[in-house]
Amino acid sequence: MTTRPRVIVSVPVPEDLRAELAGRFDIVDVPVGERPAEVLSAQVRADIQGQLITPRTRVDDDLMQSLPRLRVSSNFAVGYDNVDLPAANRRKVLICNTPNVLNNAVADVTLGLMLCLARNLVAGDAFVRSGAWTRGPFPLTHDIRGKTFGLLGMGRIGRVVARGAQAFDMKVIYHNRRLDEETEALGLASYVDRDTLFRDADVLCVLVPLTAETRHSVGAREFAMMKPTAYLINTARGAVLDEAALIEALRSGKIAGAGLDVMETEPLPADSPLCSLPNVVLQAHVGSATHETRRAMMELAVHNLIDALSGIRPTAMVNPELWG
Ligand code: 8YV
Repeated sequence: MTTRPRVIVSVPVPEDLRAELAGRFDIVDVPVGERPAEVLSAQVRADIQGQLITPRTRVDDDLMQSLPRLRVSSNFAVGYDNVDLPAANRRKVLICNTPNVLNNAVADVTLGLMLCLARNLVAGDAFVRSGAWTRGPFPLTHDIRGKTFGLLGMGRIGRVVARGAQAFDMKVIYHNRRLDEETEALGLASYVDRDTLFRDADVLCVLVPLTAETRHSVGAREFAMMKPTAYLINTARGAVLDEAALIEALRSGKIAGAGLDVMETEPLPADSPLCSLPNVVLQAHVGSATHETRRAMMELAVHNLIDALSGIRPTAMVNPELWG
């Protein structure tokens, strides 16, 4: 039985941060996608008190059952739809994540997708590279200034996106489970009911977390309400959209286009229908994928784990009611 707590690490960690972990814990590397019960002995698993993982590791009851002394699971992500939170709460497993440090990076990709769609920038690049420009001008596109930007879900990232949309002289509206006090106080956006959001938005941005309630919550009914000139952007989680209904809406012209940084299946296979639609801009779940932001996220995820196992209140907890 080791004297130092053992922690599972399932994500590449920069050397300096890994040294911080190694200075306190015995590290057990479990590659993402592998289950501890399949790759670790019962003796090793009996000593595991923490883990550092990405959203690709399912933190479900089986996993927690296989790690009987697990006390902290630190997500290298702000989203925690990979976690069975009721099971974690039953088992008193503290869940930590990395909010705030990625707000700007995700908002930048969100607004970047808006510009790509409205000004058709991706097709424009291909137009020039193909030599088509020698045969005539690129087709006119559309202004975004004066248009309506709609946010489904308003939180830390949404407020940064709203500020950005205002900088583009857009009218910003939002729908959320409840009024967002900071948004209202700062005058960043106006609250509207959900149907009004889908009817009025020229750019509809999905920023709700993936939960049992939000899974496939944006589907045929919502797309039918949207303007045929409207764009949909998703930088939250792919499964919030009914992807089959989205593909149909894009093919039939119910909406003008979509910018997707997240999909139901990731990585997206090349034979996905999304890859052959001309009115879709696709990104590889890169919202937070900058050197600076991922470093800040990793620092937060590592320090959440160290602090929690050292009896120090972690910076970011999903179920803080378990602390203490
Ligand atoms: C992840 C994300 O951090 O933070 C989230 O919820 O979806 C991404 O930024 C990334 O996939 C690395 O885990």
